[in-house]
Amino acid sequence: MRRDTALIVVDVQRDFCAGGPLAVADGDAVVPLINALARHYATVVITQDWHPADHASFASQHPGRAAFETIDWAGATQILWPDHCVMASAGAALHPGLEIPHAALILRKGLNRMIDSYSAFLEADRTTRTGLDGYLAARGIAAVDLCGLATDYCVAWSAQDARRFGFGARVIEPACRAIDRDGSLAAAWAAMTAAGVARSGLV
Ligand code: VGL
Ligand code: ZN
Repeated sequence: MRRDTALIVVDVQRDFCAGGPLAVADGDAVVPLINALARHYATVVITQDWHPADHASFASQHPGRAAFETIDWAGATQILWPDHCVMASAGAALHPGLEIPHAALILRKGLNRMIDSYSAFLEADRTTRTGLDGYLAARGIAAVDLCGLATDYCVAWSAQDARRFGFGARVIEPACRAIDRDGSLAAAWAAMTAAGVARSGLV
């Protein structure tokens, strides 16, 4: 049982799995791997992407724009996504196959319509904190292992921010799947490696 390392299970939600509006290829495949992995960690945090129906990252909020186009948003490039993970909707629910009864914290992110939040630690304005760093520190956690969806967005941003807050960070690659559009997966790995994020097989 790992006690000083927490497992962060990122966004394993219906909308990112088969049939969902932002389905990640083979996304469902991570579920049994994560269920098995989670048994080795005393501290498990599950994250849930959780947006208001009019979230400004949704292409539907930008007349004339299509999903996966990019816009300039508050000085940063923002991808416009299909509507996904609308708070309390069926699609925002955790994958029904996820079995982690001992997960103590379910952390929701992306609630503010004007800020996207890929990371479990810091929203995309790079200023607003979710409080996860304090939660982990208070429990004596020194490092995090990450798994879930999607490798190149919410997993990658969470892993880099874990480093920013002084935690060790390791991405369990077989228990992740990526969106991987326009080279996003390679770019994410380059950024993660530069930030000191380790890349691991199943542990
Ligand atoms: C995610 C795009 C938009 C993710 C969330 O979980 O990786 N990607 N919202
Ligand atoms: Zn989202």
